[in-house]
Amino acid sequence: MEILVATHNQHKKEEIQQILPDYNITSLTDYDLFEEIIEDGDSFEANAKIKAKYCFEKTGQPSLGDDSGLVVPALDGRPGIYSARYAGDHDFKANIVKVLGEMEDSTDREAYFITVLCLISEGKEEYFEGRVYGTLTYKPSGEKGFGYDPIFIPKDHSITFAEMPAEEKNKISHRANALKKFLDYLKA
Ligand code: ITT
Repeated sequence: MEILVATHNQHKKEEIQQILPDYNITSLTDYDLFEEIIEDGDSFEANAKIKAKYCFEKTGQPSLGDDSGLVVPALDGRPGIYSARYAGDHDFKANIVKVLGEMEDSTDREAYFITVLCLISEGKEEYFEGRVYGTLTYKPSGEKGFGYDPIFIPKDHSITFAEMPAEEKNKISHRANALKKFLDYLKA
């Protein structure tokens, strides 16, 4: 079964494919849909729906929108829904520098990643949420993954997501937790 994921982010697509090996995961890139989707929702749910709805309307395929981000309680929840463009548009380094700068004086380094998935297919609209809790480092470490991975150490671990092999991140990540719920739904 094909599932179209409403993203151009190849890291996301690959992570989802690795977690759902029995499904054929395609992305907007495979459909040559390069129009910018305006993510102007005020929540992860709203943005996930905007992405899924766009894909479903364009292709008629069951479509999954993934909206994710890093939430830092000491920063009143920022970068949150603004994670992708916090300092510069998908400029992972600049975004990290901004978060670490704002956290300079903070000893409360708790944070979590969240993913909200929205599935839209004929007559259906379903949501699945996953989180992973952890702490923020004082400097980036590791080259793997993407986004804020170099500054996030998941709970009960001593290395950042960017230092872990993909398979290890994909066992415990926010995206994995949301996709497990999605899989349970597909199997039910
Ligand atoms: P699409 O909208 O095309 O799916 P995107 O990268 O813009 O791709 P989001 O709107 O969900 O995705 O933005 C999420 C941002 O949050 C992303 O750019 C990263 O900076 C960060 N992020 C999301 N998941 C992450 C992960 O697993 N590890 C590290 N950072 C992540």
